[in-house]
Amino acid sequence: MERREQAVVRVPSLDGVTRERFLRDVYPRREPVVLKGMELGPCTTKWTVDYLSEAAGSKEVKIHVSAVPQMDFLSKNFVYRTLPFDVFVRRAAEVKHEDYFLSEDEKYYLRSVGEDVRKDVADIRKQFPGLAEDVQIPEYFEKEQFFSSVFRISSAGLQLWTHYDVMDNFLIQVTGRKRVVLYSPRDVPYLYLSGTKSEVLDIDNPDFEKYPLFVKAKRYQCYLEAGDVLFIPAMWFHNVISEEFGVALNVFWKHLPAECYDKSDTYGNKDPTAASRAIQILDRALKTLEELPAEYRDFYARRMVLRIQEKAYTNDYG
Ligand SMILES: O=C(O)CCC(=O)C(=O)O
Repeated sequence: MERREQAVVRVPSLDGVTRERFLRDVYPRREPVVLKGMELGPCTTKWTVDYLSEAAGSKEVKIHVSAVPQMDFLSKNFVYRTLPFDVFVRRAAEVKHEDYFLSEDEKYYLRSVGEDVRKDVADIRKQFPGLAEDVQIPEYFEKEQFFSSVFRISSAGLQLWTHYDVMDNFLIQVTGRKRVVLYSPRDVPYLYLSGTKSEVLDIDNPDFEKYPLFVKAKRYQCYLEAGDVLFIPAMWFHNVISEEFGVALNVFWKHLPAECYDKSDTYGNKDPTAASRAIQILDRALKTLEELPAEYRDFYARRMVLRIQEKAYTNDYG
């Protein structure tokens, strides 16, 4: 039988990259890079389960709870629950639980949010001021570009679905080991998107009958160790497995002028307003094509695709 495998690329690692070198040599390439040996402050040694529980106390957090390791956003095989932060951290760090919601080996995931999710962005300095003091965020962008800093705490084995965000991102792995698989924005035709997420959940054993084009997506892969920082440029898809219980903080910042982003976006994943408007106009154009019989609709749809390719694709997108 024909062997079907994606091309695999190792995400490069760079040691001790200064702000100046990052901005000159790394950032303009718009490709993921693992930055090693960054000065992150005392968090990498201090943030044990006991310390985190003590420092953040019983502040309530909303978490994902899943009976299986692979969370499925389509079938919603996980539930949202609220726990005091200290209880959550202890449960996320253990494998079998005495107290649980779904099953004794359920898994936990925190993606921190602002005070009011509809209005406020996640900012560790506001929601977890005691812990924020322990982290030195690499300031490789201007202060005004800062968007959010998001706490991500995960049980061992939990897998977060493939998705993209619209901001540039430093994923700071404070403790624990993690595998990250990334796909380039140019591979979007092969990723079977539903909104900002890929419908291909099992990226290691994909169903090629259901997702035949997925084999064409080039798989960029890296392992993050405690203290590593992964630069994820905006629109790069990423899929994350926490191989161990781990604590991460990710920082989103604006790459485009501030007015390009959707003001109601508190997660950093709403498409820029011009993109949303263009998609709405396209939907109207598709509705208009329905006025034609199938043969004509097909012909004019193909012509429209050609026009989009000719006018809007950049040269190096292949
Ligand atoms: O590390 C994680 O748990 C997920 C990271 C992520 O999705 C992000 O930084 O946007």
